[in-house]
Amino acid sequence: MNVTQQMIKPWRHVFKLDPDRELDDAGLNAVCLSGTDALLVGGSTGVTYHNTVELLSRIRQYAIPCALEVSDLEAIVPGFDLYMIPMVLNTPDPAWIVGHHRRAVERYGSLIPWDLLLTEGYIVLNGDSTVARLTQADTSLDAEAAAAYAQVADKLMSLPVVYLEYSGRFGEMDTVRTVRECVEHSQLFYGGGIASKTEAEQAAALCDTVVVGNIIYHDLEQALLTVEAVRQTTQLKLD
Ligand code: 1GP
Repeated sequence: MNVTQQMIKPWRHVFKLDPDRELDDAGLNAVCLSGTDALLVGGSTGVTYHNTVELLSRIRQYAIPCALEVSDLEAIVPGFDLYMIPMVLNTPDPAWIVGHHRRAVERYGSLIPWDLLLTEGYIVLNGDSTVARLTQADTSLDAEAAAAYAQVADKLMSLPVVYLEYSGRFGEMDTVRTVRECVEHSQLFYGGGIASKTEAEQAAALCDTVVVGNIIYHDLEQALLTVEAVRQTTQLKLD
């Protein structure tokens, strides 16, 4: 296990902050002191170098680990603890699998801190989400197809992270369970539509890491309750 994998291994709960959305100082303070394991900075649209630097500098007042989920070549900001690189598995467009990645390597070359990078095998499952539209992801997958993609990531590509992305909608826990049953090595992330303790618990029972985003901006109080809910939930032991 390399350094980045060791860094994320203890992460059970993560808040995802979008540089393109407003969070006042009191809100950011509450998020950073909530007991969450880490912050992930990222979004599908409107992420710029400027708003990413600004958010990072505010977060750096706190001791919390902070990763950038890279979605735009123009918004790669130095100074994060870790850089998470999505590779969308269920897209027909190779640009989202390796294309943007190739351009990044060509552009940044020797400036890339390879030892701080970690690849995420994304399986995008909410057809109404911005990320699904952007990447033209095939979100019509049944549980077995999602699990097959997860095994491609886990067993063929040996990716450190498989990310079940329902962004904006709480996912089908049956699908999540089917994926859970076949992922052996990758750390399984779940993100999407968690707006209450109950949903956080359901996802935490099946996944290694639970990502909470949107609700921070709609109902911070509920968002904060998900931290303890995830912490109190042990993962189910599946046969
Ligand atoms: C989005 O997976 C994260 O990339 C979290 O989803 O914003 O729906 O909580 P929500």
